[in-house]
Amino acid sequence: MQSFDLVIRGGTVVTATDSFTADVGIRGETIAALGLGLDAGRREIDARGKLVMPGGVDSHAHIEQLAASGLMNADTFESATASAAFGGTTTVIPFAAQHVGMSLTKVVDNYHRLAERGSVVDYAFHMIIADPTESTLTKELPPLVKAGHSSIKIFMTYDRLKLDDEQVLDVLSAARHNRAFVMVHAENHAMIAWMSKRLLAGGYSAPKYHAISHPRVGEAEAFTRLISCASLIDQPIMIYHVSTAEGAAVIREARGQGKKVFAETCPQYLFLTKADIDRPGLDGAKWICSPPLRESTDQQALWRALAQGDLQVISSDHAPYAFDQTGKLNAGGDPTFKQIPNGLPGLQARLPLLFDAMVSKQRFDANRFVAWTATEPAKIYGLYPKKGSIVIGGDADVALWDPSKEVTFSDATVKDRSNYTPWAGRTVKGWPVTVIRRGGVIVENNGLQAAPGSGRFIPRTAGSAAEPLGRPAPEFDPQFNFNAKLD
Ligand code: DUC
Ligand code: ZN
Ligand code: ZN
Repeated sequence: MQSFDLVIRGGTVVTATDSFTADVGIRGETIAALGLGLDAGRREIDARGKLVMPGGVDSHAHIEQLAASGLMNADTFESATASAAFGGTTTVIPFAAQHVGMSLTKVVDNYHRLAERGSVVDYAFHMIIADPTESTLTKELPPLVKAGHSSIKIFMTYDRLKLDDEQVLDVLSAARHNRAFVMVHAENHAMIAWMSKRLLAGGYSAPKYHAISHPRVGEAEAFTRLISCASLIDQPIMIYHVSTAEGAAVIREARGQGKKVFAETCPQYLFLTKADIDRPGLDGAKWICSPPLRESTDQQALWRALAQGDLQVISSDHAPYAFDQTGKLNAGGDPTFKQIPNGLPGLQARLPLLFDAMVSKQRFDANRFVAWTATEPAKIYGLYPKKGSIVIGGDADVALWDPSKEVTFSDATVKDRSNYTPWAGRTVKGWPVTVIRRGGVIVENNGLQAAPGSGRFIPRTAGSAAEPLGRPAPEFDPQFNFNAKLD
């Protein structure tokens, strides 16, 4: 009997805690053995000199997503997930995005259909709730969470997506009742609107002024308000795309008080600054994202916050818009910064950028790289141990990294459909040369070997991250609230 279907032999296996030389024996879709001198496999991959890492888990990506404006982003599930696979990522969690007036159930069904048709990596969905009506929260949400959609994203800004504080409380409370996790885009909407008006009235409409229109203080303020709302409900939260030192400090303080606040940042906030958007003409549009790119001192603060455990995840926030009339320039040839869609492509570049900065440049060990890009997101979002580590019984999702391979990003080699990369000209050392999904090689010799639709939906129940502390605010405590029974 053939012992293994595939043996990855002689590489350095890296998990979030350990690095060791071992063969990885794969049977079917799962990891069956780790050891030295494993029996021969039906297929063998020589991994000597390579790092054998879990396939990345990208827990924040906008794929084939319709904006509230009606604009579709540049990717299909096929193109986005192919780009993810080329960058060493084997699981993505994109969004099923409700807009006002839409049935959440129909929205989720629709995104399922798109992913079933196109995805080449495994996937789950976060549900964006933009219309938290009674019917959405009490009728549609419970069966959707039970069906494996255990996370909800909400926005505190964007004209047609934002929830007011009362609606935020409604969603947090519904999440608590259904044991779902909540992620939030937290910026102060009024500050952005007010600053934008002032800038435009003064004639400051070039792309770079987008960075000025999202005040730094608006991030810390929204984080503080959100954390207060979450404390009232006793609902754990994830704060998305932290961009400022002040924002990271708010999170540190809340965690220091024992609050269940999780947080992520993204490569663009670690490697780019607002100088990158300061380009002639409309070129800066390529770097418009929200929150905007900040300062180098923020980069240092974000790395520190990661090292201290205040931030746990580095996701891409992949939000691709081509630099043409289908995307960034859809409002015509002379748009103001307000008319340019927000977002950068990032599924492909996320891991190589981070590997280069952390592992090749020896800033952090490879274990931290694995933790922040695969294991922690898998744990927080309820995918672990099936996804996010190299563990016996887990899915055989593996990326073989050549630590000496150098690659220079260029618009010509972009695998998604943005038609540009914000990283053009940047050279990274370290590249995922072979990528394996559930035991099958999907990227090898610079080629994709997975059929569209071969990625699989992974239903999730919320993990311990979503468990309330059991420390309700006094107003919910009958001993404090004159015996009012509130839940
Ligand atoms: N900002 C978002 O809120 N989402 C997508 C990308 C972006 O820049
Ligand atoms: Zn966001
Ligand atoms: Zn996003």
